[in-house]
Amino acid sequence: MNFPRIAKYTGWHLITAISALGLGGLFGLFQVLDHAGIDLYPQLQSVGVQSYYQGLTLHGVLNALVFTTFFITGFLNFATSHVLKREPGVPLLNVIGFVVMLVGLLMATVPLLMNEATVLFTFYPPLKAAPAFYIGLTLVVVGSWICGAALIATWRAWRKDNPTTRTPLIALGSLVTVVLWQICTIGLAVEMLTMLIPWSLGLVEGIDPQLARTFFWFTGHPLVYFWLLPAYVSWYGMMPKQAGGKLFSEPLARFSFFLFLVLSTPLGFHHQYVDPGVPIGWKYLHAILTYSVFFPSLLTAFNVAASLEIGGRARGGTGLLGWIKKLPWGDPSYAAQNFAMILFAFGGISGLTNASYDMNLAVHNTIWIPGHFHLTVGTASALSFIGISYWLVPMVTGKQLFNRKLGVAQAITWFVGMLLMSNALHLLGLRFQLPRRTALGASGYLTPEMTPFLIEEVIGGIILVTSGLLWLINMVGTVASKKKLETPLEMPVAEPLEPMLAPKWLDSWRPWLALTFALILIAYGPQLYIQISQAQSTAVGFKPW
Ligand code: HAS
Ligand code: CU
Repeated sequence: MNFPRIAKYTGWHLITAISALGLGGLFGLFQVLDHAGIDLYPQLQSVGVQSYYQGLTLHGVLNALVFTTFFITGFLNFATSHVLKREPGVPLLNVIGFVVMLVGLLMATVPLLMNEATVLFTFYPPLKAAPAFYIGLTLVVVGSWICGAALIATWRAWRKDNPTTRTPLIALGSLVTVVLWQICTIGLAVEMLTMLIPWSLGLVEGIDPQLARTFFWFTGHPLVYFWLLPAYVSWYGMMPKQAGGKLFSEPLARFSFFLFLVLSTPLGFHHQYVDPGVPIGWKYLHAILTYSVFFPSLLTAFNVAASLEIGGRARGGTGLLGWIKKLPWGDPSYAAQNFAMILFAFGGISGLTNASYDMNLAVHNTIWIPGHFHLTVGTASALSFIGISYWLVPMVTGKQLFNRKLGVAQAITWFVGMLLMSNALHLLGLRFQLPRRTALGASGYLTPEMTPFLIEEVIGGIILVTSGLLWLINMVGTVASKKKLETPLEMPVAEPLEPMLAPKWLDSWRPWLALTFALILIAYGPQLYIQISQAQSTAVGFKPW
């Protein structure tokens, strides 16, 4: 079924997201080259990029914040409309949401390009950026709230017409993602409005870095599930269909999504294990909660693997592992997402290492952490979104995918490149304590024992950038192509293995929302109270690069 209005809106989001990843990914190349001792930044100054750190900020902001947020808001609204079989409930919200996000993006981009916002993607004070950067990012978040409200409006309009039907899983997963986002971004909003923006405007002289970090990670940790859950929407709701199978357990999938709603926010202190201003007991509580949020991902691993196995067997696969060969590896959308899953299993393992207080002390602030997040946001999310784009862009444009084989080659090269690069990053961090966020080559950090790992990193990085280019060629080729789709595409929607009705409590919001707020209050309330009442806004701003 065709819904032209939501297709148009999604197209706007996709164009912005694809451009952001295209440009942001390119800076990754300069980073790995610096790690190999090849410093291209003196040359890059002629095109306006002043330092490694400006390049790193562009890389982090464009990839991790802009690409993801634009893709996710577009994709989830599209998926919800299609699974509920209706156009947006209040179309004006979709339009305003996108425009506010775009205005914010443009506002933030100007200081980024002028080296007035070289503060990395976590923008920790006392690093200080121009006000337009903070205001722009705030607008991106406000726009994403409006896009979230648009999605909720579509669901409410459907609910009015279908008061007793269970919300389809794809819509439920999308709703959980946007509701989680509306709740958790309160931390960032407070940090921006009461601290960073007045400070950068010169209305107040100093800032309290500890309190700012606490507000930041209130949003910063759940942000990673805002990136992950749209991939889960596809892994649960779409991939079993693409594999020719059925979803093994639909109620379990719903349960996982609701567990993410409850458990994603109250554990941000696992990013602050080394912060002196957070007492140890609170770090301990957040560590335990971090182990809890591991659980819904484990449920996902078993549920999704079982669903894919059903597909592989339906396609004639036999034996213990023979079904894996029969999966549709020649379909670029499927292959990319299956590769993303496999690497995410390793990302989960390094996440567990980070979460352990003692082991975190060995890896925190080392290049191990970029190793971890390139497997998670850089693969589980990004490669899944790329996989989704292989059917979503044709569906939105009404054009055939430019080249399927190129898509498969892209998925394989991303997998191989990321495997090499992230393996090297993990080992360099663990063995040599190599710091992260550092122009390693230019600052003289590198020693001969590191060479084999650095070579592995650079080879991986170059393969990865090549893979990104292959994807860009396919996207631009599809949009520019004249080959219209012969038959209209349908969004893949997986059916449950057993069409049993999920219990009512897996489609009711009140108990889950109550639990969510209660847990946030317990895990953050007392610390926020103490940190706010003891705040010392004395740090002046720095602009080192
Ligand atoms: Fe993390 C730091 C702990 C998941 C992203 N993380 C980061 C940072 C980022 C990030 C960006 O506790 C750095 C932030 C910064 O700049 O400082 N992380 C975890 C834990 C998990 C986890 C416990 N992280 C993610 C996800 C991310 C992400 C998801 C983005 C999308 N992380 C940490 C900690 C830190 C941290 C500490 C702070 C470190 C420090 O010191 O600074 C867990 O949620 C992971 C659970 C994952 C699993 C894997 C499930 C596997 C699945 C696939 C199965 C495969 C199949 C294949 C089915 C349990 C679902 C089948 C195969 C066939 C062939 C059929
Ligand atoms: Cu985290």
